[in-house]
Amino acid sequence: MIITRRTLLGAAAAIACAAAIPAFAAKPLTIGFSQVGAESEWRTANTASIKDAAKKAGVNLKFADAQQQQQNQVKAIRSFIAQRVDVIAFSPVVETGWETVLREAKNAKIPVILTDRAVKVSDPSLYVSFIGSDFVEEGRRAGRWLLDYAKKNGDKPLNIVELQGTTGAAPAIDRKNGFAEVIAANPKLKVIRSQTADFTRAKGKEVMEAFLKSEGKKINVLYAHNDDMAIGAIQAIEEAGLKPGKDIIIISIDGVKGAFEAMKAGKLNVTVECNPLLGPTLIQTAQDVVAGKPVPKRIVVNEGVFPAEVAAKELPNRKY
Ligand code: GZL
Repeated sequence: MIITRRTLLGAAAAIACAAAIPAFAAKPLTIGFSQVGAESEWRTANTASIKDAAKKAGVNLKFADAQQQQQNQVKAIRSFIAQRVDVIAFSPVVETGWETVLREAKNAKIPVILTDRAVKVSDPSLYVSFIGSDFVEEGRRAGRWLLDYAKKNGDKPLNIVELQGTTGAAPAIDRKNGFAEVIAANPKLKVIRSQTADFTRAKGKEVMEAFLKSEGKKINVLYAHNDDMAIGAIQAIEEAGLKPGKDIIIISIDGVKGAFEAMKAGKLNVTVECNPLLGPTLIQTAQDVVAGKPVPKRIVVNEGVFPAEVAAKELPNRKY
């Protein structure tokens, strides 16, 4: 092979160019995350899990707290689109009203991942994956515990009051339906009052006070869609001179530390776990999406049921 002057010059130029290009470090992934708010112990643990997982993975996380207002989430998603983030993720405060803004994200070619709660949209391609619990099953588990309790306690009629989560939120709709579906098997179990307390302790106390005022000693059972409302209701029950966990049986959902402490104190009878530690799965899914790997449309987290009998032993193992 004859090496001409021209060839040498060409090779020298190529080497010079290559040396001049700095080795670009891979640009860190940027995720825009819109969180529901900070309304409960569950939410606090969920936020911590997402921030911790992003930090560990070197992800640039843009985090927005919507204070439980849908318009704030829509605003945050629009701002993430304008900032051209790599992935948008959010926990939708309610199920409906997302078509327009999710279409804007799709038109901007920014993938969207749902965490925790689901959306109702006509076009499922508006999001790539939904990572979260099966809330209907959580409601069924609460109902099955009560069926079993009724059987073991003389199968007498039980009047139930229900503290619902945020109106229109997937966990509130699904936990109500799952519970009702299961307790229908025992006609002696009757929901006599059901009202939203927005997943917060303060509203849980307020609505339980109203239930106690109108129904008084007729109430045998409280079913709360989350532990925070149950803990608020426990205060109302005690202030009414009744014994929570004994005069009124209390069933709730989430499995936060506060619930285990209430069970240990004999004030709560069972909590159905709803795992908030979604951070690592979210980050991994976002990385896979950006890398062009296929991701499951639905990722369900595993969860258990914790009756008061196991609370003291289980409490030290709780991660949230
Ligand atoms: C459930 C989550 C709910 C929790 C509440 O996945 O959306 O919202 O049960 C929280 O504690 O407020």
